[in-house]
Amino acid sequence: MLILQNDRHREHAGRHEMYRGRLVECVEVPERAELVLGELHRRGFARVERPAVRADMTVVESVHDLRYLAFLRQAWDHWIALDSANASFDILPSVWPNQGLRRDAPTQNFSAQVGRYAFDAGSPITRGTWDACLAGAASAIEAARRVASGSERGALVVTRPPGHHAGRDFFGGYCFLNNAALAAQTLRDAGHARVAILDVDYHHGNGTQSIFYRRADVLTVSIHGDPATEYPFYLGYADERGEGEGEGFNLNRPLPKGTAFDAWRRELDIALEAVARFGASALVVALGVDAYKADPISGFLLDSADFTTIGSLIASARLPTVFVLEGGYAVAEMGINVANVAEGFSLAG
Ligand code: SP5
Ligand code: ZN
Repeated sequence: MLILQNDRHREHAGRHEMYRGRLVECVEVPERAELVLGELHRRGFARVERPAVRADMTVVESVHDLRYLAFLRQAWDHWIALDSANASFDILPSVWPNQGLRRDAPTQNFSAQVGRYAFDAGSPITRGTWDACLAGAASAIEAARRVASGSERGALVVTRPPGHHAGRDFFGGYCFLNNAALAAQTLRDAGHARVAILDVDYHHGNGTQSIFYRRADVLTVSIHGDPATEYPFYLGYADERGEGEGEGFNLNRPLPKGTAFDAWRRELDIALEAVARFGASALVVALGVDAYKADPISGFLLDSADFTTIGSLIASARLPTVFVLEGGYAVAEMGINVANVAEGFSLAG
């Protein structure tokens, strides 16, 4: 299996997120990707590459909104222009166009822009956020190209920040550019008529769902903590099935907090059946490992060994597959959990 890494991920290092009225240290930290790469190396996954090319902006601009991209690219410069002392602080929103306010209001005020594009106060933008995200996008696109050409059966993109909460024109949940969506769109552009995205992160992939909600060519399936009690709360329910042409092409499998692997695994069977019935010729896996029992912000009870089983069950779909790293905050164990998925997938080959 090919491993692609995002060399510039370290440039995104948020300091604080808003939590229960306080600024607390970010859980989405650079060590996450380093520990995954370290563990893959120890296990003998020798083919680790760094994409030499910059992200193909045609793909990025087909998934994301142009003004949103311009905002992200310029955010730090605008932040510093407000006050050079801002360099010591991350960008977080403090006002949002909710409830009867105009998302399209004709204001260029910086705070107003941040609130327009953010859906939570937990996803700081830092000096290097844009460069890190763009390098992640390049890795996801390159992985999809290698898999689409048939030169690889599977690829794993070790990247951060994650992507599945990011939509066409919004960020949140530590996500800014939707790497899984970029991989899926690349597979579509390379000639795969039907692409499925399977999201196994603990949190519902609201951004991915919203990007493809009206499309019949990309099936989105997510297994996650029930949004009635779990982040992101406002999307991810079982009755969301797609809209217009996309109706029937979104599947949500919410599970209660406290779910262990026997029940989780039954949902994976259901998800993989949906992928097969859809007739996907390629698969993207939004690979969060925060379903792990010791994850500090999540509530499922999966063991490390269960991730090996997940990898082999996904391999049993017999599809060209791109895995994209999403969440997972039990930092010490996440390398093991991601490497277990990779090993389960590779050995089942
Ligand atoms: C990609 C992904 O897994 N995003 C998850 C975003 C969840 N954000 C809200 C979690 C709130 C808890 N954060 C505060 C930690 C204090 N110890
Ligand atoms: Zn998550």
